Amino acid sequence: MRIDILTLFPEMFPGPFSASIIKRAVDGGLVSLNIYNIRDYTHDKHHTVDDYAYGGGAGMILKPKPIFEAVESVKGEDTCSVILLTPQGRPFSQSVAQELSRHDRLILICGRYEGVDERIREHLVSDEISIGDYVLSGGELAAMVVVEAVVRLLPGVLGSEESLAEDSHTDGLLEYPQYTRPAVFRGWSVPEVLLSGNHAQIAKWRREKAIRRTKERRPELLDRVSLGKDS
Ligand code: 9WO
Repeated sequence: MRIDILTLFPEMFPGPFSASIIKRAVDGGLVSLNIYNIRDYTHDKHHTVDDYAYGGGAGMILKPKPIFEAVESVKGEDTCSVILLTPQGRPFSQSVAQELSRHDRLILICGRYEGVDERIREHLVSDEISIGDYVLSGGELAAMVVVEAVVRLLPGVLGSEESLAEDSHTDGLLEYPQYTRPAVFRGWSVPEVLLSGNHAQIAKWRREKAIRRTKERRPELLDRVSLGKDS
C-alpha cells in the first residue's frame, strides 16, 4: 500500500512513523509513507497557501490551487481515494480502517488554519474523515491516527503474537480484563478461573466480562453486534 500525506507541517510526521509497528511495516516494504509539503506546490515568491475568507470573518482559509496541484502531482495517472481530515467528516472507526486497508493507494490531506476552500471538498476530495468530536489545530494528528489504524491491518504487518483477532472492537466488544504475573500484587489477586487451566471456562469468563464491560461503558456498541445465545 502507498499512503501520501499532504501537510503544511511535514516535520510532525517522522516521529510516530519511525517506531514500532509502522516502522517495521515500512522497513519490510509492506507500506510506503510519503510526506509532501503543500507549500512546495506554490509558485509565488512568498509561497502563499492561505488567504482571507470571502464574506469576512476571523482567520485564514487554505487556497485551492496549491492543494489541487499537490494532489494532481502526487496522484499521477492512478485513481486513488483522496481523504480530507476534518471535524465535519464521517466518523472514523475500526470498520472504516478495515475498508481503507483494502485500497492500493490513499492520499490524506491535512487542513490547517480556519479551514479549506469548499471547492477542495466539492471537486478534489472523495472522502472526509473525523477521528472524533473535538477541534485540533490541524489534520496532522488525525492523519497519524488513521495511518496507524490502517497499517496494522495490512497483511503481514502484525506477527501471530500480536494477532488482530482479540483486539478491542474487532469483534464489536471492548476487551476483557487482562492480568500477568504476579498472581497476587499488593494483596490484589488474579481471578481464580484464569489460573485454573480450564480453557473453556476461561473463554466463557472473558466473553462475559467483555459483554458486561461493553454494556456498562459503551452500550451503543452492543446494538451492532450479534452476541449469540446467553447474552
Ligand atoms: C478553527 C476555527 C477558528 C475560529 C472559527 C472557526 C474555526 N474553525 C476551525 C477549524 O475547524 N479548523 C480546522 C483545523 C480546519 C481544518 C483542519 N483542522 C482540524 C482538523 N481540526 N481538527 C481536525 C480534525 C480532523 C479529524 N478529526 C478530528 C479533528
